[in-house]
Amino acid sequence: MKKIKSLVILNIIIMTITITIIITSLTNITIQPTGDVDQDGQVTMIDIIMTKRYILSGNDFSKQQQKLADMNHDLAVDDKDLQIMKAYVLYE
Ligand SMILES: [Ca+2]
Ligand SMILES: [Ca+2]
Repeated sequence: MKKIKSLVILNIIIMTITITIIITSLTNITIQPTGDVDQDGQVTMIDIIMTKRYILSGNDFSKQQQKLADMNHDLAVDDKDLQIMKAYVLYE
């Protein structure tokens, strides 16, 4: 019985740590959301327009902005990222 009790307690501790890690990483995403290329803290139409311009004309994006615009993390900024960004803004 004692063994089962300590196993349950150990499981609760592990779950608490896991939940804390998940909440911490979610908070980090909220601070710097992917798609926020003008880095104002939220993904808006302005970010979409800036990304569209970048795709069409190769407008100057910093490495950080390229990373933020790469919504599907395939290491390229293209129409697919724009689609994801549009969906994100529409359903946010
Ligand atoms: Ca923004
Ligand atoms: Ca991409």
